[in-house]
This record gives sequence, C-alpha cells and structure tokens, in this order.
Amino acid sequence: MTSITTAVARAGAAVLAGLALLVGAVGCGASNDDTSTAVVATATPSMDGDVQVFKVVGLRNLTYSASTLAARPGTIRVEFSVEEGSASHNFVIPEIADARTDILGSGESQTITFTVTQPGDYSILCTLHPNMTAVLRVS
Ligand SMILES: [Cu+2]
Repeated sequence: MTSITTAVARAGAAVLAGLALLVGAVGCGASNDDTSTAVVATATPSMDGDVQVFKVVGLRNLTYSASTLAARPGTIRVEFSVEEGSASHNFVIPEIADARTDILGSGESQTITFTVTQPGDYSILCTLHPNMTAVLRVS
C-alpha cells in the first residue's frame, strides 16, 4: 500500500513538473508573438500578371520575415516594409543593381522591381545589420 501511494505521488509530481514546463513554454511563445511577425522559412510569390510579388518585412528582431524567397527567372517585385517599432532596415541584393531599397525607418515601405534571368542563389542583406540576411533562390 505504501509503495503504491508513493508511486502515485511521484506520478503526480511528474505531471506537475510537466505542467510547469508547459506554462513556461506558453509564456515564452506569447511574449514572442506580440513583439514580432512570424518568420517564414521559404516564401513563394503571388503573381501580378507575369510579375512575381514578394511582401517582405524587416522585423524588430533584426531578421527578414522570410529566410528564402523562391522565384523563377523573370521580373520580381519586392514590397519591402519595416515593422513598427523596429530599427531601420534596407533590402539589398548586391549582385543585382536594381534590387536595392533606401534605408527605411519604422513603419516605412518601398517597392522595388528587378529582373533576374540567371538561376542561382542571390544574397539579400541589410547594410545596417551584418547578421540580417536572406536568400533569393531563382530556379
Ligand atoms: Cu537591418
């Protein structure tokens, strides 16, 4: 009898520990949600006629809202904006002359259009934040 009671008590303690972990995890998630837009691993464009359109946000946590922009060769439009409350950002693809926004402040936006004919991976970067990068993948 004693051993069964002990086992139940231990199981109860484990459940409580599990709940505490869950509460902790939920608490973290909630605080992340209200500070930033979720980051998408790979974004695909919407089409405006033949133009591939990507909406990209420069976030408060110094990342882009997408890690990879997956495109086809052709004309690409990037509607770039900076999250409210964020530091300034820009959107620059050094290898593509027309793929460059100005430095934009919190809440500002700018649209750029450029054409890529060569498949490949093109680095996207913010010139203000060395770790703020993404990739335009043309295939
Ligand atoms: Cu930046």
